[in-house]
Amino acid sequence: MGYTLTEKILREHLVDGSYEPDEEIGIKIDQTLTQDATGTMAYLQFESMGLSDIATELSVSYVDHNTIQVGFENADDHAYLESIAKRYGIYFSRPGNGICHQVHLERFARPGKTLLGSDSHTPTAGGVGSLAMGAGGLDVAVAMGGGAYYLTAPRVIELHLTGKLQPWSTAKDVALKVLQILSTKGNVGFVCEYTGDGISSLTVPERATITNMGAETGVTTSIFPSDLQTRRFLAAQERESQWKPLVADKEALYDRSLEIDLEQIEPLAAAPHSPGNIVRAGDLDLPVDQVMIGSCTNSSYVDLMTVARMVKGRKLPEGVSLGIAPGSRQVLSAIAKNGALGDLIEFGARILEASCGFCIGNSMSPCTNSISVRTSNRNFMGRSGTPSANVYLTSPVVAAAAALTGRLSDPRELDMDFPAVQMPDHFHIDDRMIIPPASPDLRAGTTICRGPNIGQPPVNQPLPEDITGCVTIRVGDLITTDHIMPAGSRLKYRSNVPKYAEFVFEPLDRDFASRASSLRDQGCHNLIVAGLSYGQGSSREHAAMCPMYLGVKGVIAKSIERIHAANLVNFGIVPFTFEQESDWEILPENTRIRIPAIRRSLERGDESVLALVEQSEQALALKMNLSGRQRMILLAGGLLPYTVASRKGN
Ligand code: MIC
Ligand code: SF4
Repeated sequence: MGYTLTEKILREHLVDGSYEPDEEIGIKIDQTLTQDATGTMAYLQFESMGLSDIATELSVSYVDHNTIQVGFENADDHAYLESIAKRYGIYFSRPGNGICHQVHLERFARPGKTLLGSDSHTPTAGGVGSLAMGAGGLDVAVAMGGGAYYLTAPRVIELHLTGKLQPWSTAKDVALKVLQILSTKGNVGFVCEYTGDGISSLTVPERATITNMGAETGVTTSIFPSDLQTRRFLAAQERESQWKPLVADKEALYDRSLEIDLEQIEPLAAAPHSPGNIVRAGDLDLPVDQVMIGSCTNSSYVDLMTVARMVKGRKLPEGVSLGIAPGSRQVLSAIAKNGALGDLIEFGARILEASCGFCIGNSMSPCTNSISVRTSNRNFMGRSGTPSANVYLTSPVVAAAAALTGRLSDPRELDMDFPAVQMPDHFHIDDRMIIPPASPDLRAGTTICRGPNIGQPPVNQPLPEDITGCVTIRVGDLITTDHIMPAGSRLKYRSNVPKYAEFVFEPLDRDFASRASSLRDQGCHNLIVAGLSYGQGSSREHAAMCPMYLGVKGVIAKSIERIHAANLVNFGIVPFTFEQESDWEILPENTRIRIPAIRRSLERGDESVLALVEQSEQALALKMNLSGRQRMILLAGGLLPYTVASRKGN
């Protein structure tokens, strides 16, 4: 029997547990990445562990999310992150250098390495054959300190690609096709592994578009083998010596195999308000108000060059606004040097900084009731910053066609030839905006910059004997972390938990935070009741940390997504799932609930507990799918108190 590529890399990095599907394993992490919106908390937590150094092969701190800098908060965060990087020997990618995933792919990602990032699109690096996963900042902090990263040994889905993409169909359409097949739910605990003859024609940036958006299916990660395309990309980045071939064994057994014929892929779009809501672009014919090109999914050199060729010499129609955010400074300076930037500007594009920007809703929000076509990866309601906007996710060519005609439709209807742009054999390398680790002497003498926006990570109390509380909110299916902890204009409070906590569930229920904090102050435990796939989307641990701060002790859901479930445990909130999904009905808001002897149940390893509903005196069975380690973390009140206590015990 042979191994899948996923299993090979995981087995090579195994430091705890035995490799059995669905069992918890601990692996060694070679590389970490953080971005500023999750990074400040990750490093504050790292600091509170009292370690003197990082223990990874390489850790990089990127500033790409909050680069708007209205007020002092973002700049305070940047200064803090820069000083932390200097103090602990971490690479620092300065604001303006680009989006973490794009820059990591260009400059650091390596075949066969494990990468843990405090951002859900970390699997982008799967494009070069790195086993790259998103996690909460605290997990990344622990990994930076040399601790194992724990995950469920995954089941592997083979995506066997055949044929070749036809003109006007792109890697983004493959990513959307995968979403159409797998949907955005029910994939927790799986990894997508790409195989087949079809992959040889896909360049690394194209593969990275596919692994990036695999995040939307909820899988742990997605990965391509490392082959001659990988070598070509690494050589073009002057990193050929870091190449090594890596493929699954011929006899590898997959849990599920799906075949995709690239020849048959058509231009697609994800319609509002879910990345899984896939339609054919040709079935749409809609007037467009805004087109936004960029994000970590589609902002590579080839993406932007293709758009530039399409719009060169033409004029943006009235009533349409076009924004372009290059993925990195490498991409931006390449298109500046070869003149394509001028073509985009002449067409009428508004050129934005090489950062996340519009994708996270902190700028370029479209107008009321508008249609916005975006090349990013998430179109959750309100994420653009405009609750009534209808966001369609497409490839850069579909987006450019929309910018040319003012209508969202099939780009094959345009009266032009497909501008086939090749990936260059050599990218211009200039790492001056990446500050390398300082010498040990300089490190020791570094003072950490703590402006007034830098708070302290909140510390939780150990779990109480019983949970005695109330359903403070009940929500339905597919609740994303953008619903729980909005980003956009609220992002600047990421380093200030008491302030950020005021906005928990803001898009769904503006009073939640005040209700929860007053119940907490009366000694009542808050509980969240939810439907399927609770906590989809981002890795932001604030979606657990801020509810913890408001006194939430448990989430009872039909199902919970991987990263969010791990974040709940990390912050001492018990993730329960209904034994009977229909019990969701009998737990409306304000229901008083008791979960007696929860501590004892966790200590004993019980796999289910009874929740007693006060008003009706009903008893509901709740499941707890937790490893022994997770139970101990919950008892301690979270990963931070657990880690500090285990260290003291040693
Ligand atoms: C996102 O795309 O939602 C983000 C913003 O990059 C998040 C991280 C965050 O909330 O800071 C993610 O994907 O994890
Ligand atoms: Fe940034 Fe958007 Fe990518 Fe998140 S999805 S990392 S906000 S570009």
